Amino acid sequence: MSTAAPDRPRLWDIFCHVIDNFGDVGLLWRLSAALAARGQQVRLWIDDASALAWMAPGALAGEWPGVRVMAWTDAEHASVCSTLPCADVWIEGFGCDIPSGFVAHFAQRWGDQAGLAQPMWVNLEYLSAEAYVERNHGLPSPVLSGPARGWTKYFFYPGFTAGSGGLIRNAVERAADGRPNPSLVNADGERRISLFCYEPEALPALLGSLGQDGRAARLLVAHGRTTHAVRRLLDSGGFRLPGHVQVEYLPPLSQTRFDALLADCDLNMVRGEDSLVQALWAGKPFIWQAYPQSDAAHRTKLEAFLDWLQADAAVREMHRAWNGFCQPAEVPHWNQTLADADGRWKSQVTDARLRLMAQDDLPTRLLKTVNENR
Ligand code: TRH
Repeated sequence: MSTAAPDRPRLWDIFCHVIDNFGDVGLLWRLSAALAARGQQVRLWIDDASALAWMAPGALAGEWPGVRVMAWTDAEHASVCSTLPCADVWIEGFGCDIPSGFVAHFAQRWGDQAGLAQPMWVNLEYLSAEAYVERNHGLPSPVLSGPARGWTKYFFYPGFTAGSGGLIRNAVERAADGRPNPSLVNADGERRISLFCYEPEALPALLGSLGQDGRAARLLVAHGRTTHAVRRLLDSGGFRLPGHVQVEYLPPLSQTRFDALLADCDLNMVRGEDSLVQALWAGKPFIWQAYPQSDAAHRTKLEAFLDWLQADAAVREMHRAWNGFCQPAEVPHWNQTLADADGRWKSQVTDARLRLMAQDDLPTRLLKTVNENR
């Protein structure tokens, strides 16, 4: 862990092209806020900022110190770019192409001003525990064409190991934003289970298992696709939720409240990438649904993650079923594993969390990379 001196304040341009879901904006917002918390100035260029209204209240109104949310389309306009200072770092999120007008404008300014350092250009990739992450992390790639021809981009791969780009740390104690979460005012002994997923085929099996051990359970269902999936199931008439299980549909939560929710639940169902990381920081047993890819590449991704987690056979089987790679009926002790989640399952997660806590987080590694190259 580094005990470095305060970071030199720098100006960052971070580019976010929203594909679907909340992961692109979620991760790049989290990075922007983390850098700002370390004294950096960030311009977050985004083509669809609508989710920030609930994810980061105040961000769109410019009330978040250190982060300015910018319209992607403005990056194309020289009239806008010419009013802006040159940044020290460019981050393209998940290989999105930085608008060509922006590159052309700033390449010209750097060409015109002798002695002005080029920005460090970083391509921030998706998170994975697969071996290619360590192989490719930090590799330079020359820009071969266009106005920035001759510049260099660097690949930055988030990951779970010391040889990767790391993870953005969410100290759980830092997560609560001061307000109690009303969803968490529950009767004593009630098991709280958060549900954030796509449309897993195993959803009926999972919901059907809850409360089987006789304990009361409260299922806290995330808005959007998760809520639609649960409503569709419960409204279908062909499924009955076990007694003892209450369902609560959540509104969109700010990211800090979402993180706090995971920390406060006894079991978390998470999806994509960013909520997986938050589930690890929360240190509670969880089941992860990987973002489904048409060529089933997410199966390799899932297995690599389970290897890194050092998950036992029961946890692996639950994950395979939740991701559609086997049927819940094929999973031995499905109900028992869920009921006992607080035991061995939880200790696997807390061990993994400790391994992560011993490493530098992603902003520290990113700042270090920038310091070394610029
Ligand atoms: O929304 P996701 O499924 O995002 C996915 C993946 O990131 C995937 O890799 C990407 O290719 C695809 O989007 C386009 O799941 P993820 O990654 O967990 O992101 C969810 C974000 O939303 C996370 O930052 C937490 C945040 N969130 C809130 O802030 N409040 C909420 O109420 C909810 C439900 C989520």
